[in-house]
Amino acid sequence: MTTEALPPGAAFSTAAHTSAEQRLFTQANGAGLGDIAQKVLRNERLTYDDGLALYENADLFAVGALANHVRERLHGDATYFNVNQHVNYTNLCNRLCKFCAFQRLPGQEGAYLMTPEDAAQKITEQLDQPVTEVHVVGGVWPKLDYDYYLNLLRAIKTARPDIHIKGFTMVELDEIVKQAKKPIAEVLFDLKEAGLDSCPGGGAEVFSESVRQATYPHKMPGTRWIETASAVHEAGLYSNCTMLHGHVETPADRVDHLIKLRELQDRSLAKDGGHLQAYIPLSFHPDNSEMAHIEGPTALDELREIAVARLLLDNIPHIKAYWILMDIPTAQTALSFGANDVDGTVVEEKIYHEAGATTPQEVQREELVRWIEDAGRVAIERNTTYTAIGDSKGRFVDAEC
Ligand code: V47
Repeated sequence: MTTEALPPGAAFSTAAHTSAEQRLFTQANGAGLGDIAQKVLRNERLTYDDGLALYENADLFAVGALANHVRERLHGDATYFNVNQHVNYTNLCNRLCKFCAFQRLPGQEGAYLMTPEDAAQKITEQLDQPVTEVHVVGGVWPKLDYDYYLNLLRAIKTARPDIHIKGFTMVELDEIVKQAKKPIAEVLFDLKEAGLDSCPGGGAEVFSESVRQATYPHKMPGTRWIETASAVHEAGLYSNCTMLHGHVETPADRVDHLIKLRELQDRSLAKDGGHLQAYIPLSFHPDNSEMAHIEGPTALDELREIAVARLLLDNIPHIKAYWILMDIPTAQTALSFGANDVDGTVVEEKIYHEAGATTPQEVQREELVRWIEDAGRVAIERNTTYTAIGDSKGRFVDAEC
């Protein structure tokens, strides 16, 4: 699929363009992306067909150059990271997603459930580190009652009162609402009172119903993920969003998913200023899952996901190259393909390491800074809601990212 081709020697036709823009246009036009390049340079919204063309175009470097232009227009060289830790409170899960290597049923080897006190202990162990965020997610386990989730949040906040809790995917929230037996707005009010500060982007997988039926039929449909995210935003909470790519989904499924996220953010922008902060493409890791026969995406596929997302998601400020799953050299390269964030120091990642990730389970702040600087970018430490809290030397700055 290509969009309308412009003649090979065509020049970018607006009065205000620089020679760098002209060169970018020439590169993109040579790759058959002249029409899309015109829109990118004029800051116009891309269409569904443009999205398909970007997925199907042979010249990944032309696609990446366009995305890098948008990245630099929005953020210059700035690349954000945070100092965070993960707490996966349980791997018990009854959704049985075929792609997942983390889930367990009771009695299976490695099955575990943390008490709120166990989770608080994980926080206490890191008190000597400058951690600003804890990413709290787990399996969906209906035997956990409403109080469990409230007590989990309270215990974490008691252990470290100034920590930001980014917790519970839309899938977990849906289960918590069932346990609470009350409307989601009331549940979100309670969770905020107990310490919830924002929500991560997981659990969206791919919104296509046929992909869901084939790979995670027991998990909520995409329509409910979107409704739940809207309720989260209406409650004043920020969240992230994701797409699990590189398994049975098609390019059309991916474009559809990205456009649904863009529409969700359009609605949030109209109501409350836009509560989707960052998009994270999640590359499928096949090991130890029921889909282990599928190879998963290559580094080049991962770079294209970053680039297409940067170009289509014109209303979501940040695109994250999650180093844990991309590996470090690919995440560094992604910083020139549209990404402007690498996530954080992490500490004790389980979901991707159960599925074959070979990256470390944590890094030191200084290493993250060095990776970013080696990639030619400027490292800026942020808090979860993208206020800059330090530059690469750890000096305090305080500005909206
Ligand atoms: O919800 C599970 C996915 C998600 C596999 O919001 C898998 O800042 C690939 O959402 N291969 C959890 N993907 C991770 C996640 C996340 C990570 C980092 C930052 C943020 C954020 C969110 O991982 C799950 C599921 O969609 N997943 N198993 C697998 N084998």
